Amino acid sequence: MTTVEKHFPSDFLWGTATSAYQIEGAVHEDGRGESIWDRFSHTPGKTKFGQTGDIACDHYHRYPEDLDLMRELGLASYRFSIAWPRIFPEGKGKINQAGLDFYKRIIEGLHQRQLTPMATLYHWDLPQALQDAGGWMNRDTALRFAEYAEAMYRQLGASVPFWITHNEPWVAAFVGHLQGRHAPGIKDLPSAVKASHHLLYSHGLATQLFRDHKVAGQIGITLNLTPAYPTHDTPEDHAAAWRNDGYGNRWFLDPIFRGSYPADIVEWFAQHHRLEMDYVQAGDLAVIQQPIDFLGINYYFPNRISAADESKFLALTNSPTIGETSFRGWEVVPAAFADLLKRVQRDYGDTPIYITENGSAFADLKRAKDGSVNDGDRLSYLHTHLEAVADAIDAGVPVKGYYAWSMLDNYEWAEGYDERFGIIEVDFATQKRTPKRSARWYQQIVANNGLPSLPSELEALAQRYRNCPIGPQE
Ligand code: JJW
Repeated sequence: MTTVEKHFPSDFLWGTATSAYQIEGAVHEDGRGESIWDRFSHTPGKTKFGQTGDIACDHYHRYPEDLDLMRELGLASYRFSIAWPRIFPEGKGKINQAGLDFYKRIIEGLHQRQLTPMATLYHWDLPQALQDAGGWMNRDTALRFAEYAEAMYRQLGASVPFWITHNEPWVAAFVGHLQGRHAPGIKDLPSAVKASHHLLYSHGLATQLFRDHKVAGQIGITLNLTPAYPTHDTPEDHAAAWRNDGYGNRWFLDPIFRGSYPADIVEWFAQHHRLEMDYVQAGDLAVIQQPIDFLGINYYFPNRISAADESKFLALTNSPTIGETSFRGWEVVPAAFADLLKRVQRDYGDTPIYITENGSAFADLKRAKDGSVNDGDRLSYLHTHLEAVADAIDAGVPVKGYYAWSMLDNYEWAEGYDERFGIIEVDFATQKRTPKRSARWYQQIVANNGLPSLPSELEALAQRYRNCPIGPQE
């Protein structure tokens, strides 16, 4: 008998998450068009070892096995994304039926296995044809997105209860158009800010259409939220942390929940970067502020911010750390996750929250006798972050579900296949799937609808995770 230490609400939704380009492969099959990630990943020097999503996990062909694995783990839901260029190879026009049929098979397969689908409409794979017309820097792309969303509601609305318009628009806008580390690989602040506005505007348009058509399910947006803590307890570091929060978090939360861009960041962009948002038209913010049924939150790590580093803000990929770190140097701080969830409710209200991604990459060197990956670090990350979710729920935050990122080891964008986020191992030479120890642990959590006590040999590591402070250091 396992002792369960923390229970979750009885209707809590447990799942895993993936995205199309990271797992599907089959990039030339059934009429799929080119996406900006095909173009970017095939451009020399853009991704680690020049790796691409051409084959990835071959999920396009192996999906029955993958859905069976989810069933075996006892999961209740699956978050996947629809590849826009499979539906509209040129971004608009006539539906490519063969591409649509793939998602119909996925959804049908989920229902057969009693799994609830959660579909993301845009997980970064813009049709290249639309990029050629300016991509997200062109307002017209928002209108094309709305048409694509409307087509998906019409085709799939009856069988998909949860819809997400965008995944991590901060990453799409700023990593894609300012840092240039993601497709389309542009490095220009005004372009990034413009892209962020059109992404948000397209979210609003797609949400309006969802209401207009009285689609049966729920719709929301997924933001990557990165809490920002001052390094030192000085007014300068507090101000810098607040600005970092404005750039990463409030830039999206404020328009969605309050109908305005944060004035301090508008001013900061304008003063320091000669930016004029003259493309924001009357009525745009009202469109963006459509009520949503839920907010999706992706949480991985916090930022530690000092005023001295402020010139590096815009390029920031990793901030200094105090505690344990994962594969890419991201600090493991479950207390920051609980703090974030409470803050979102405090500042933005009682909209239901789904954790649409949370997880960690580790080197996965240790193996058990049966050959499965003995990932005590990932297991402890998942466990202590679920403790944080339970803590937030106890404090009254309406968290309704949790999706581990990721179901499978997959193509981690510019980082390629080295960075393994899966709870299921993928051997990319053979495409063999093997649940890691963390997957078996997650299976137990789901079966219990609660957290059993950790294996004693992981207590010390988990305790270091739990003890990592969030406040400023002296
Ligand atoms: C950098 C934060 C903002 C992917 C980052 C924040 C800087 C002011 C993993 N999520 O592969 C990277 N991932 O496709 C989507 N999520 O900088 C899915 N978020 O401060 C996964 C977040 C991320 C990041 C990376």
